[in-house]
Amino acid sequence: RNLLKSAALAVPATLAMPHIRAEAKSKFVYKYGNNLPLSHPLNVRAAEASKRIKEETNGDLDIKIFPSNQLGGDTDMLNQVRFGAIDFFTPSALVIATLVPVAPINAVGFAFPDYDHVWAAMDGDLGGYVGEEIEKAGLHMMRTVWDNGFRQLTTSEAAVESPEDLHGIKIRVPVSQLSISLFEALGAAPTSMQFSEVYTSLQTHVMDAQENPLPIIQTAKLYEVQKYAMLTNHIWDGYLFVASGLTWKRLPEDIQTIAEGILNDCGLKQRDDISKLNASVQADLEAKGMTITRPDPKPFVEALNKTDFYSKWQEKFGDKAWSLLEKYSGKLG
Ligand code: X2X
Repeated sequence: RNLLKSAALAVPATLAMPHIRAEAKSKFVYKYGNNLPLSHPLNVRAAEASKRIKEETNGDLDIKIFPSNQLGGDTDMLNQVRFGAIDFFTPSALVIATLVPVAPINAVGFAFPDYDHVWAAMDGDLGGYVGEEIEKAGLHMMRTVWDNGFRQLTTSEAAVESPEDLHGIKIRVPVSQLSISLFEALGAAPTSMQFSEVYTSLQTHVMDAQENPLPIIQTAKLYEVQKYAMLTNHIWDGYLFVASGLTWKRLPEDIQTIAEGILNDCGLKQRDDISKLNASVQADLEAKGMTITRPDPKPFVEALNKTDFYSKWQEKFGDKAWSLLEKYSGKLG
């Protein structure tokens, strides 16, 4: 009853303060959904982009951000952006694979040794090829790929030093065949799950382990439910900034140009933020109680090489995509 009463009494701010002019209505109010907490650099830079886009389009394009899976998990948002129910989404390349099979080519296990190789590939013809395939699927991809990071393994019970230690471990991976295939090849017991369910599944020990870049382990507070972090760098993962082809087409060309330019610029800054965060995040996670180790990647790659992991994915992605990948990664498998 009290709630009803106070709602009835609430006076809209613009009426209560008639001297404040009601904001001009934007011609295009667009929704952007993502799966990360507000404090992650993806959301910090997206907020900056939204503000700049609104200013530079004189208020015509207003991008409202819905962080933390407010609009549903990754699979839900992927469906929504296909049909124009949301206008922007930043899926990991891993997750957009159900729609664009070649998209996660960057996430082949142990392909990239460092960021120089990653950005050369993504800003070069590998990223260009993925962008074309995404357009064919009816989405528009901003050319600058945002950074998720090198994925690291975390566990609750014991550190993983070798592939043998992974055997039988119940590990959550994203909704991605490539991730499942990688961890099966390494002898673990992977399960696909949307990110929105990860914290609880670890907290309740439905899962023993997960894998994500350290900035996510920090901002999504996974350190509260995981004890060990192993710097395995097994996958480099990026966020593709995609727009719904249907609603993107409705924007006048000058607005498209402004929006894409600003999103790409903020994407470059976001990469920088992650790079700076990478320098401090380990100490922070250790201070929060995590034990961080650096297993030798060699035995993991050797274990993969004993399976058909690389040849299978070469066949799935196709020779064109695979040769674009190997141009940057060197020969795999
Ligand atoms: O779901 C994950 O693990 C995350 C947050 O890294 C992705 O978006 C793939």
